[in-house]
Amino acid sequence: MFSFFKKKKVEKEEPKEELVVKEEIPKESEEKAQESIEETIAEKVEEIAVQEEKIEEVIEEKLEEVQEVIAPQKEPKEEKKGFFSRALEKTFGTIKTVIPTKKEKIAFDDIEEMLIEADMEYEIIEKAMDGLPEEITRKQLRHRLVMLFEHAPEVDLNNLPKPFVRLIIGVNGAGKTTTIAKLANRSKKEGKSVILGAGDTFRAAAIEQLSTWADKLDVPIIKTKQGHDSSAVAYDTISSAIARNIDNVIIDTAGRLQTQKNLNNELIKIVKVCNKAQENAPHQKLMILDGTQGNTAIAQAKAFNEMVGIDGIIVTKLDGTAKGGALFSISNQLELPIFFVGVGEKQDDLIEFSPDNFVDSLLDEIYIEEEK
Ligand SMILES: Nc1nc2c(ncn2[C@@H]2O[C@H](COP(=O)(O)OP(=O)(O)OP(=O)(O)O)[C@@H](O)[C@H]2O)c(=O)[nH]1
Ligand SMILES: [Mg+2]
Repeated sequence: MFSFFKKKKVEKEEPKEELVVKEEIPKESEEKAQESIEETIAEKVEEIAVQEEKIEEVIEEKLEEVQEVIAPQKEPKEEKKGFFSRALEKTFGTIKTVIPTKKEKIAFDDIEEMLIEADMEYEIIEKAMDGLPEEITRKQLRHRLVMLFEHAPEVDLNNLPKPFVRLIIGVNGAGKTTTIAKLANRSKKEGKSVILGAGDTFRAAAIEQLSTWADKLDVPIIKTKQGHDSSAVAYDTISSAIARNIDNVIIDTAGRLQTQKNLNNELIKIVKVCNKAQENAPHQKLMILDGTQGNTAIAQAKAFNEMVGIDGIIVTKLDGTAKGGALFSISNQLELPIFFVGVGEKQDDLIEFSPDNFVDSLLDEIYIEEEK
């Protein structure tokens, strides 16, 4: 105990000695020492600042990396919002040349010009915009544009017959065969069984093309040799679906112009024969329209509609055209629903068409507010 107290006492005396030594330093050298300390501090502060900057850079880099990783997970949400953005990229590009910045209200003339540029028929633009004010809000325009699709009959897709038979019709190269593959792919994803009928017996390559898709999608196909009767293929495909309890039948047909009498008589025959294989088949005669043709496709569709009665439209190649506005005219003029739009050459490049989503995607490009 004693030695402990003794030690303490000695330690306490030490600062006193130090103070004495300090007092002995000449004033000049003290100032120098002070200066060098200050310099060292300044250097250190600078070093720290440089390092802080570097750290910030690294953090920024890392943040960017993390955002890149997170971005794809966010996609479904964005995809839903800009539902048609990808499909209408070119159309939107054209719209932006007329209305380059988003606004809350847009001048009547600008909207009119935008719709003309997007290939909406003038007659329909006039009808849609009749009575709108000089400055148009999103809400006002939305209402008018959505209305253009309202002539199309509602289709009840519940309680579908089994098999549900779709006949695919259209001019040469419209995208019929590719769309059949996309529809078959969709059926499979919905958990429905599907069978394809290679009803385009006009060209050997057409039978091969559909067979290749059937292999790729792993779905059955009924086919015959080139030049054989296409209505027989349609009959066999439906009979096979009935025998095998298959949900969906999709039948391809040769591309034809509305003016080719023989081919058109063949089409009428296919429809009749489908009805013999199964009552009320084909349940949907779907017209495939090439979106790059814009409004010119309407005349074709009208002629086919008179010939066999069309139940709905699929517009293809929207990805490759600035004429997306033609969808308004197509549906309105034909008074038919657009079921799907094609947005590429792959099996997944098919979007279910919704007038609301379509109009909203378009309005998102030109209006600031998301007013509904
Ligand atoms: N970019 C793009 N290309 C498409 C789309 N749909 C079809 N195509 C392409 O258009 C071309 C013609 O498509 P097909 O499916 O063979 O057309 P089709 O109507 O069956 O042609 P025919 O049998 O000759 O009358 C092919 O090169 C397809 O890949 C689409 O939505 N977007
Ligand atoms: Mg084809």
